[in-house]
Amino acid sequence: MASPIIRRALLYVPGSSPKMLSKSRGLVADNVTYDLEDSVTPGKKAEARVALREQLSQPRAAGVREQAVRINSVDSGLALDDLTEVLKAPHLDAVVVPKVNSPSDLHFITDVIRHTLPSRHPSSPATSSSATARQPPLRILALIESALAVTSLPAICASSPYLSGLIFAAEDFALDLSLTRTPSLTEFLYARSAIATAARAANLASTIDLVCTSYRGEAGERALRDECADGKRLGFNGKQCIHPSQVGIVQEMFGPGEGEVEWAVRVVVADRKADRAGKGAWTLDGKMIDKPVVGKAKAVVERATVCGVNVEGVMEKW
Ligand code: 1VU
Repeated sequence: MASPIIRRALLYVPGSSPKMLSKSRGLVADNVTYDLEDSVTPGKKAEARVALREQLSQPRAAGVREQAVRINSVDSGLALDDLTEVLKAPHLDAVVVPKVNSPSDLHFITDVIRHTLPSRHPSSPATSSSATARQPPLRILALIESALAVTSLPAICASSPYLSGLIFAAEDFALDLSLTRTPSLTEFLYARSAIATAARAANLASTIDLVCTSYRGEAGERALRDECADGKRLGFNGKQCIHPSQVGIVQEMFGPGEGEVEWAVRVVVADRKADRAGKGAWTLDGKMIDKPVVGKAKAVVERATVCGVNVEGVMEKW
């Protein structure tokens, strides 16, 4: 069985910066998203498309789990040119689609991908006769940036078989609703909660939270850690990053912590004994454990394993 997709940190790398493109090859990050949208000026788009096609002719760097391209929005009229170039690259794993307002945005992207790369459709049969390994299905991540998008979430989630996650874009959402972003982020509570819930209901792998725009110094790190904790509480399982210094902190905050893994392992081990004794509900550290708690513990163990934690080592202790 394929391992679950983990996207704790999604780092944007401007497609028009040769220096940052080169730097990205040495980074450790669950997802590196090469940008063709807001970080690339109109005059540089064509050059950036070609640079990204070259960048993605190389396999993923050892520390990167997924490499994606953020194309321009369907509304911009540039998405087809972006896709035409980047879908030629052999090592593209995912397409990030900004400003998805309705299912029709994803229908357009889905049709282009399906016609250009039929073998990378999620339901395409494995080609057993081929000597080369079949490429995995291409994935789509949709950026939710407007009131219209938030009120259309179930339809958006059901609009493409390639859809693998939702991402919240706070700055454009604030612009749409004439909101001012504050450190508490309470102005985004409804939208963030709706996104995390809709993604879960549609069984999407990822819900990726807003960018923390401060990234320098101790204050930047504190703000980032606070935002990660807040996003995790709402049900997000990853966060967008704009600077390499944010990635390690985000991956630590969204990975299961040492204490959480230890608790989960203890629950899983104790559950085996309880099961043999015919007990569905039992107690650990003075708290009741039953089926949903065991389910949560198993999910933590699975995520920890995919994140590279030595779960067997922890298990041996118990
Ligand atoms: O050590 P070196 O000098 O070789 O490298 C610098 C710098 O080039 C590199 N670096 C990056 N590399 C890859 N990806 C990045 N995103 C990135 N950012 C920096 O790291 C070394 C240290 O950099 P620095 O501290 O000197 O930072 P700079 O002043 O060079 O750059 C700061 C900004 C914020 C401009 C830069 O990090 C950046 O352009 N980030 C991405 C911005 C972006 O993509 N914005 C759009 C997506 S956010 C969004 O749309 C929200 C939904």
